[in-house]
Amino acid sequence: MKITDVTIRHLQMKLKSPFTTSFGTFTNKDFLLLEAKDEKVTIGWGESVAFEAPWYNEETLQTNWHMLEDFLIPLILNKEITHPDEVNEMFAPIRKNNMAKSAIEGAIWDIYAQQTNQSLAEALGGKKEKIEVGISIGIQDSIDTLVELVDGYVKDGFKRIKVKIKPGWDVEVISTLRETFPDVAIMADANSAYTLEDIGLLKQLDTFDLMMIEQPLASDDIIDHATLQKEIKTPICLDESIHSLEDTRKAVELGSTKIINIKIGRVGGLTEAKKIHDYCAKKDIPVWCGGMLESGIGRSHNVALTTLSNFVLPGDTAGSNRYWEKDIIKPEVVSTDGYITVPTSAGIGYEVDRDAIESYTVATKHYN
Ligand code: OSB
Ligand code: MG
Repeated sequence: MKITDVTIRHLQMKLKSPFTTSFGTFTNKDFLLLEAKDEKVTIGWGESVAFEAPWYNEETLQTNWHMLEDFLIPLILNKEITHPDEVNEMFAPIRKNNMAKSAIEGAIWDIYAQQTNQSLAEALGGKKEKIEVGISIGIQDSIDTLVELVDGYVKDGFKRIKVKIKPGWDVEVISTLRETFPDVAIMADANSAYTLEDIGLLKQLDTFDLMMIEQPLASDDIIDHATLQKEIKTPICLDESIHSLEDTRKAVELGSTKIINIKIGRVGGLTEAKKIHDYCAKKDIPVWCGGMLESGIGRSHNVALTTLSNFVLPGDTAGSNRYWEKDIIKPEVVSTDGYITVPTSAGIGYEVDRDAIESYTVATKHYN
């Protein structure tokens, strides 16, 4: 294939309810949506998961736009691409900026899947017909509100409950949840809110039988996490610290992590995500697919990736209606009893709702 046209759109979608992590609150989701067209006029879609501000990592919507416009799109436009794995190599001269790379690589995977008449899941080598999903719940105003929310999600059938924690919203919260829901799979995500000075507090969490604790320490650390893992029983799962297969190898060799949260955007695309998955499978490290409050486009890529065999733990890919009044794909992603049925039609497997996209678009630019 040859990509002849790319359109970047900035979309703004209002979240149904605000989402609070240890680094801030989201009420709106602003993100870039990429539409790529090849010489046979097959259209592929990709989503950048970079947020408006550099809280989660150093990338932003605007830095992604700059990287795409000035570096990444010129590297692939009108070049012969026989397999999307080649894009990873074509982008190798550009350091990091993984979310920008992933947005366009995802669109190319979508085109490739359509042209080879496979679902994106099949094109990646995934076999599952349905995937298990959990839910990620932000920091709330009170523990009572959280308990009520968890109760609802448990009744909805979600396969595990993830709660965000931060200093002051941790031991009491987790202890109450464990008491109220003795048999539910619970995990905590700190988004880097602690340091090794908090080892005593983190050890207290060991008594609540958590599935794992996600990224307790600094977002760029793999050394202190190894020290912490020696001190606590709860498995550590790295999120922010992992940007590549190499990062994964080093963290696993150091003993910094027992589980990996794979986010396609954070690692620079589906090809790298698959490499990390394959490495972890060999090392008996279970993986799961993280979420970045994606629209239906990014969500469909997450669903496809999760069909790979070592995605053995429920991910954060809940249905569209957990986030949006109206998503930008038809049908929307639906989770029933904690499962999402994987679409089987060619490409991402969902139809794109152009009217919905139009209604959320605040800026557009074409490249050819
Ligand atoms: O750390 O996994 C995270 C949302 C925004 C930024 C970082 C994270 C999250 C989530 C929500 O946990 C996952 C989702 O529901 O998409
Ligand atoms: Mg996380």
